[in-house]
Amino acid sequence: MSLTRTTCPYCGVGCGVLAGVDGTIKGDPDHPANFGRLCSKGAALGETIDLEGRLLHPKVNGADTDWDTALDLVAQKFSAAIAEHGPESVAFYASGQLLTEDYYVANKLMKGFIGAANIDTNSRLCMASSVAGHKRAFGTDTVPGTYADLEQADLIVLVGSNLAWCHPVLYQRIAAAKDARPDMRIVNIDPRRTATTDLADTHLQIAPDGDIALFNGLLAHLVDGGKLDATFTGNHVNGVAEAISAARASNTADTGLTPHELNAFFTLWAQTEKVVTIYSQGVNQSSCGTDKVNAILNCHLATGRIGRAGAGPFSVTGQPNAMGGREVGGLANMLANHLELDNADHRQVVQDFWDSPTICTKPGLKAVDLFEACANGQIKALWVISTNPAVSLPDSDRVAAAIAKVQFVVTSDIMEKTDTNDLAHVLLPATGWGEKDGTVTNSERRISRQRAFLPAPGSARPDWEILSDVAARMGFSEAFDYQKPADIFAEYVALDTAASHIARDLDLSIFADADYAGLIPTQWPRNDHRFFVDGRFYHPDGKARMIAVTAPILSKPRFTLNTGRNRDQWHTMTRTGKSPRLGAHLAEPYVEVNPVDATDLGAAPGSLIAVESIYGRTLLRALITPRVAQGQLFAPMHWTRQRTTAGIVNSVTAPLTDPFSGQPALKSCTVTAQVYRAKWYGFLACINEPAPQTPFAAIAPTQTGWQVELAGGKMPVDWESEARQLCGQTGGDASIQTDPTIGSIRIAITQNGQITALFFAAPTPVVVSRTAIIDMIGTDTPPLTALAGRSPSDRPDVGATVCACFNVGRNTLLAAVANGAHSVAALGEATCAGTNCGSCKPELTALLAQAQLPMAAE
Ligand SMILES: Nc1nc2c(c(=O)[nH]1)N[C@H]1C(S)=C(S)[C@@H](COP(=O)(O)OP(=O)(O)OC[C@H]3O[C@@H](n4cnc5c(=O)[nH]c(N)nc54)[C@H](O)[C@@H]3O)O[C@H]1N2
Ligand SMILES: Nc1nc2c(c(=O)[nH]1)N[C@H]1C(S)=C(S)[C@@H](COP(=O)(O)OP(=O)(O)OC[C@H]3O[C@@H](n4cnc5c(=O)[nH]c(N)nc54)[C@H](O)[C@@H]3O)O[C@H]1N2
Ligand code: SF4
Ligand SMILES: [Mo]
Repeated sequence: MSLTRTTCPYCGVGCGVLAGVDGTIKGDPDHPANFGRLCSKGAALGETIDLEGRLLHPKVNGADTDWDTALDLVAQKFSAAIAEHGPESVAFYASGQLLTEDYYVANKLMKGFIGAANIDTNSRLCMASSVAGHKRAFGTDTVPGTYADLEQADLIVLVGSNLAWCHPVLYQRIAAAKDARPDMRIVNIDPRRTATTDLADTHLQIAPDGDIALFNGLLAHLVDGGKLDATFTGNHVNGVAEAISAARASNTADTGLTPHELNAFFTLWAQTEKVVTIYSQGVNQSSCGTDKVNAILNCHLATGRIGRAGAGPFSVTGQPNAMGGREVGGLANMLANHLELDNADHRQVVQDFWDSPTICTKPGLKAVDLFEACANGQIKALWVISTNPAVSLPDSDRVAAAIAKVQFVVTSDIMEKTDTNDLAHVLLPATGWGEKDGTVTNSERRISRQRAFLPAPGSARPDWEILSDVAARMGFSEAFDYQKPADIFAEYVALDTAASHIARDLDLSIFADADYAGLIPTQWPRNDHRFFVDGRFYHPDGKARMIAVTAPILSKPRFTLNTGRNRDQWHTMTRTGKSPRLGAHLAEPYVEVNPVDATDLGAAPGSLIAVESIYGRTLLRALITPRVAQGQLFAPMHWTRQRTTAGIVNSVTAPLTDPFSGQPALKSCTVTAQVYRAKWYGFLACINEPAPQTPFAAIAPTQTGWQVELAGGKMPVDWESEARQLCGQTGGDASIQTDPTIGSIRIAITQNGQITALFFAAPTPVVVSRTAIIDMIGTDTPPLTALAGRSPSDRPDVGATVCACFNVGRNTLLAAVANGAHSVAALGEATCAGTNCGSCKPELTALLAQAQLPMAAE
């Protein structure tokens, strides 16, 4: 079977994928991002391309309709709002998951034809502080690093980045480089221990937002130790003295690190020429995110360690096309092609090129403000494209209410049921990954093609086409007369040529005669180009700037909530949530709690914790672990109203933003925590999709149907009808077992001799083997055997999933350890775990350490 060469639609590593219509997925050995590797999410792409849950036809007010009706309505409502209330009364909220071509068209329509800049994107929650920091330092939003630098570095500093889970293939490349060169040093700076920490030689468990104090301390140390590169700074950098004196005013005690830790880190950094600092959301998603970025950039500029092989700052992008979005100017304060919205000459070039009737003259609303403008009635028509703000923005219950208040809301999505779609008047079905064509740019500025290998399902259309169709109906048919993505890409490159007299980092000339169909992954401005190697930056005087930054005064609330990602889920789970394999890794919303805090709160394993702020409340399962420090909690961002009744972390997070970038501080929110004392706890596995209404519920698909974790606020009068209601089955036989001494209840429902539901409830968290119970659904296991809650003796309980690729559970691994597999490689040989994508290797290492401890003590 022929395989199509395309690019993974998840993270910003941008791995090349070979994909087939039958769901075959392989890493592309020729793609320079991954050279054939894939992580668990990439490897499971084949499981997420089925049509289950897809939005297949346009819908108006919940009813299917045809494209003409839907598009006419969208165009008419937007035009009417603009005519009556002006261009600033409408807004687009887009996404770093759009292809460059989609993004370019959305930006062009809003900024050049509607004439306002009210287009912002989820990149505001993601990369905005890096963009602002780069611009302050370099004069442009330039990411100078390349992946090869990571392999050439002698020291890699990971700041606020859980690379092992979030950029797994980069993590694997670094792990391989360290294997080959064990002298390579890795420092991980993160308030909690993560899977990434396992690769690091040193973990600096920094106080939340202690990063500026740390890098200011480093800068002072570098200067005092004679490491300032006076020739480089003298010729190429402004603001040096001011930045140094601001750095000296910082107190390194604010980092929460010991003098010994600080000194060791400072010395290592000072001594190592080839140092790459990778940073991600622990830096960006902060009320001082832009200053954090500049504190890091200052150290690289001061030492001239930038633009050289194996040396430089490296902001890794989150989404597959976060970088492409920045190139086409997707944010409310940018224009297009790295041109400046507040520069009249730049605006003129773009307007002339677009031949547009108008052009925005001032920045539009940034994400958090944009939804505030929805709440206060300024926005009359809103179009949300390829993102799910009703759950991914901070204070998301308020955001959802704000969206619900807008008179006319359109969404373009590939899925029908999302938290944001639930609030929209018009749903437009977009073609998804595998069905559409275009380009994406990864973290190292490499533009790769996404290619279709599947037909468009139902009447779904590509995003660029939907946007162009609406533009045409709004009266702009000539400017949006694209026939195919290649036309748009050519225009994007041509705009770059038209603006070539304006000094910028972006240079697309290498793509001028590109064969779009056969385009091979190519970096701009040229493959292996080194930005800044010549000391040329993009401020008007050609120099870079060090920025004087001041560490914030840190408050010390009893609890701070940190949020982020899981290994096997992607954001709001609309795609990864379909894969039982991926769902098995961590199947319910949880919160990491330090053991001392757990004792303090009276929380035991399995307890539910109510985490609350002035914005809202969420209920999460306690995961008691020393990975988080005392006073800190960590919860993943993934669960939505589709999958949980109460486990939404953004119900709690604060809409506080960085003053320069407008990026929200999603990593540190002042909260309270207490144990939620449920009347009963339950676990249900069943065939039909359940719709539980209990105070706590989390549903996930399984290989045999669905599973639900439950907790109830009051005792049901009749357990059988509670169980039947939960699993949506009125028919069939129910076998019931009760244990009055502990108040537990077990119910099996069978139909035609097959188990269709198994329900377990008790006054304390239910201890049963989830994997064994799930495996019995759909089988003819006798109900009484099934109700034992563990595997029949001929089928061992594999335990919670560790390796998602081969479905290897914890118990299988422990058995292998007992049988003599004492290394990750040996575990791989015995069970296959970790031998495909390798994403679980950090967990295998941790499991080996745990499993071997008792033996060592014997
Ligand atoms: N599996 C998976 N991978 C993904 C995604 C996904 O949803 N799932 N999403 C993609 C996207 S869009 C993005 S943006 C990236 C995000 O990638 P990352 O930024 O690596 O991931 P996060 O888990 O959001 O946060 C990283 C770390 O920042 C730490 N942190 C919190 N506060 C601070 C602080 O004050 N200082 C420091 N130094 N660290 C702090 C957190 O403890 C956390 O471990 O991942 C991408 N990759
Ligand atoms: N608490 C907390 N909140 C966070 C974060 C955090 O760390 N903590 N991280 C933030 C960050 S960095 C990010 S990037 C955001 C991500 O948050 P979102 O962007 O809101 O999350 P996604 O689930 O990726 O939403 C993408 C949507 O686009 C749809 N989609 C997929 N492909 C296509 C397509 O081709 N076309 C169209 N039209 N639709 C498509 C999907 O079905 C889904 O509904 O979350 C932010 N929110
Ligand atoms: S690291 Fe994983 S999620 Fe990221 S692009 Fe590669 S395969 Fe996709
Ligand atoms: Mo992101």
